[in-house]
Amino acid sequence: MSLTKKQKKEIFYTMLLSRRLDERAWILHRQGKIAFHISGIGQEAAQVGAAFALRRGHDWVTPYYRDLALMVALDYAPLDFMLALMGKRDESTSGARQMPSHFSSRAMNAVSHSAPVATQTSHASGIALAIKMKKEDKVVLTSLGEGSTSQGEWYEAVNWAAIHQLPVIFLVENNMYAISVPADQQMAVPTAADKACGLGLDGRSVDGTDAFAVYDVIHEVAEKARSGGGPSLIEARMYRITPHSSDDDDRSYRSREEVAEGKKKDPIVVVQRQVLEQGVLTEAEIEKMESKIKTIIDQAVEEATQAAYPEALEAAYPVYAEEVRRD
Ligand SMILES: Cc1ncc(C[n+]2csc(CCOP(=O)(O)OP(=O)(O)O)c2C)c(N)n1
Ligand SMILES: [Mg+2]
Repeated sequence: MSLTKKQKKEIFYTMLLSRRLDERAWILHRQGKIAFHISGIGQEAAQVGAAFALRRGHDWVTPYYRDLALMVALDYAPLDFMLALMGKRDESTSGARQMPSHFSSRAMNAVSHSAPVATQTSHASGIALAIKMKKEDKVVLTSLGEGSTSQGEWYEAVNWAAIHQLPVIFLVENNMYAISVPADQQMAVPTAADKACGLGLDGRSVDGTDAFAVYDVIHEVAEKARSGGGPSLIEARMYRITPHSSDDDDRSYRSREEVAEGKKKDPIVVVQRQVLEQGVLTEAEIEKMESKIKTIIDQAVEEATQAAYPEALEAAYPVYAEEVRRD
């Protein structure tokens, strides 16, 4: 199913909103206003392309910490992100007890991941098994970095999904690094998709800076999974433009020339060029989007700054209870 102009516009808008939110998080960190940020800059095209290929709110996602753009595509609000970054009480995922960027939402069928990388992939296979047993027409999309495909837990999750033909998509966001370790030190095969043949599932590699290409492939494998065709492993290739996190200095392990080269494939630039060339948006419309986004983010920062912190006692409250006593 090909994308309409309206959908392409929405995809670009979502990518841009996520990028500007992410950039603001870096600024807030450098201003000493938040403690930590882990960035999705450079990965927006893959995430938004994938999210748009799902039936959002119907299908399930078990994302990872770089998936801000994926979550924004599922309707994660700028204010919620800012509340989470600032550790404010009304932060939507856990009342500020989970780290920021450990996204979750009941309404979005998004399940929070744990700190050990790749654990969300076995959660995904478990959810997919439940879907199969209940004969529902849902799929699960789980995402992880290429470094995380070295984890035993990931092999178990993929193996299980392949054996039982579960409706799950493993989206590997290959940004070429696991903190300081380059991808060729994580795997002896050229792409993470090559790992699929040893596990018995469909494996493909796609340009992760091209949101529309990612949409096409995820849409195809999602429909296949929905109709009983089993799991798929999709590698989206991109470059991690920022350091690993706000606490990392990447100058110690990669050259500035390499980063400058990587930035040439910035997905915002790639998709902006596409939407302009295809007549989906004009320069003036993009400028209007930018100013709308700036207003939204300024308001979210202001509101989150004014919002209350949790009481110390609230650390002992249950995280996922429907109602908590605040007295
Ligand atoms: C089991 C485990 N080992 C190590 C870590 C520390 N750690 C956090 S993120 C990360 C890098 C993961 O790299 P990758 O999977 O490529 O994802 P990326 O951060 O590049 O998106 C590591 C090693 C961890 N969280 N869990
Ligand atoms: Mg990586």
